[in-house]
Amino acid sequence: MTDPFQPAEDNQPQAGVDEHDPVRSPEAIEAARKVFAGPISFLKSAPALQFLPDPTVPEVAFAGRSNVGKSSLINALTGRKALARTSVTPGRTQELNFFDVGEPMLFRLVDMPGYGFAKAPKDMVKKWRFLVNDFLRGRQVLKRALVLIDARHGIKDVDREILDMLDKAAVSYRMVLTKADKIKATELQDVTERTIAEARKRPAAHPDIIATSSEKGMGVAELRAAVIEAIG
Ligand SMILES: Nc1nc2c(ncn2[C@@H]2O[C@H](COP(=O)(O)OP(=O)(O)O)[C@@H](O)[C@H]2O)c(=O)[nH]1
Ligand SMILES: [Mg+2]
Repeated sequence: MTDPFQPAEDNQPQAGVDEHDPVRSPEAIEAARKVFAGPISFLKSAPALQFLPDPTVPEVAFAGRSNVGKSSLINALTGRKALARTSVTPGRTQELNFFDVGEPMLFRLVDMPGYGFAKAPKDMVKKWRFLVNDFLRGRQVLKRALVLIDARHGIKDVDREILDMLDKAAVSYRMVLTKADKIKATELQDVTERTIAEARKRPAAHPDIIATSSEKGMGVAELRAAVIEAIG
């Protein structure tokens, strides 16, 4: 007799999900979950290029405007509550933060300094631009950047500055919507389509995007798979 609490379809892929999509297949998601469940530790903060760690393993960087939810998403991704400090003082961190993943180390996550906060002194903006540009242009082991975009606002001109920098430096990147729980499903659909349309026009952008919510856990498993896919 079949168990009434076990629907026959329970091993079927979610509707609309492409089983062969490298970030959405059950196998990729499970493999990525295992990696992120293993050891992850903060390595160092680099306020300038001379403090970067030796480029010995592949890196995936996270970028986004201040307050976009970058620290929250890194914490959700790694299942650690305070790995990347979620800050209420926007713009305080103007450093590249490095996290070692795996033991032995498989790759590094790089938390890039946020941008676009109001009242930023001009010399700070200038410093940000030089640090980020030099890092993007010179970092051989940087496999991909994940550019976080607030789902409530979509791509803003401040985001376009870093998208342009990535396109010019030919660093492949993927846009990731954050705080998806804050808008209605129809609005999320709309901002997703608009973001994909812009991604298609950008030479170094991945044509697919991932919508996430650190609060609800939405898209976090797929984002883990996207990190693994990028370093693979
Ligand atoms: N509702 C909701 N709030 C979020 C989410 N992610 C971050 N936040 C909130 O947004 C604010 C900024 O988050 P934080 O991770 O510090 O942003 P960062 O400056 O980009 O590192 C904090 O108050 C978070 O609690 C999310 O997925 N959903
Ligand atoms: Mg932060």
